[in-house]
Amino acid sequence: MYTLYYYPGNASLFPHMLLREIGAPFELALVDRAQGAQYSPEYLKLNPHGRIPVLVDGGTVLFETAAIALYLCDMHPEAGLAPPVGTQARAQFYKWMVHLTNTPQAEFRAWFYPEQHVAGPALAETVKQAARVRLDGMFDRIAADLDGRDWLLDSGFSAVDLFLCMLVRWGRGMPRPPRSIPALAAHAARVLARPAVQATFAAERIAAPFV
Ligand SMILES: N[C@@H](CCC(=O)N[C@@H](CS)C(=O)NCC(=O)O)C(=O)O
Repeated sequence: MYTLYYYPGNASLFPHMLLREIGAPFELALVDRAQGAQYSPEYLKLNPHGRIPVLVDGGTVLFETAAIALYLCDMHPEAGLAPPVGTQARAQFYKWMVHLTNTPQAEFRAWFYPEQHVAGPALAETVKQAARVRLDGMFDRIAADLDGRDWLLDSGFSAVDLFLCMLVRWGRGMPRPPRSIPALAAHAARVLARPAVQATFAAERIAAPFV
């Protein structure tokens, strides 16, 4: 039985969707950010960085969203959420998993936590605006790549589509939300139509609009 440490709508949303797509038994453990629980001594034993999510599988304790996703895909190859190892499609899958985690996902920290990226609070707003410009460009390029295809991989739906949908959701409060790009809106609609994704949003009590 897996335990996913989560907070509604946080990076845990991606592995949560994945667990429901797989259909594996799991339980959710709320890390109450409203109370700063990500910095509690108990949680810091699981993730010394104080960030959400963490996945516990028996003696295996994992932090880093993309690592958790790769682990879940590997543990459940029958779910078909990652192309088989050793294929060209798998190479593209790695590319997207790494790109999404170390480029837009990382950039969102500057958008959501600008004060952590600058020595004094006066410059926080400029950090946020620079992050916005970079994120706009990232989403433009992802949309250009997606154009004409249903999913990020030619081989079909995979875990990286869930990841992209979460990132599109995170941008919903931006001046030019990613959903305003037609290819990303259409992709998000396809992901959001999936029963496992709808069940995830319902379980986290996330209401529409989803992106
Ligand atoms: N690279 C990490 C980043 C995780 C992350 O930034 N999580 C955010 C929530 S989406 C968090 O824990 N924020 C609370 C904080 O930084 O205090 C991962 O992918 O797991």
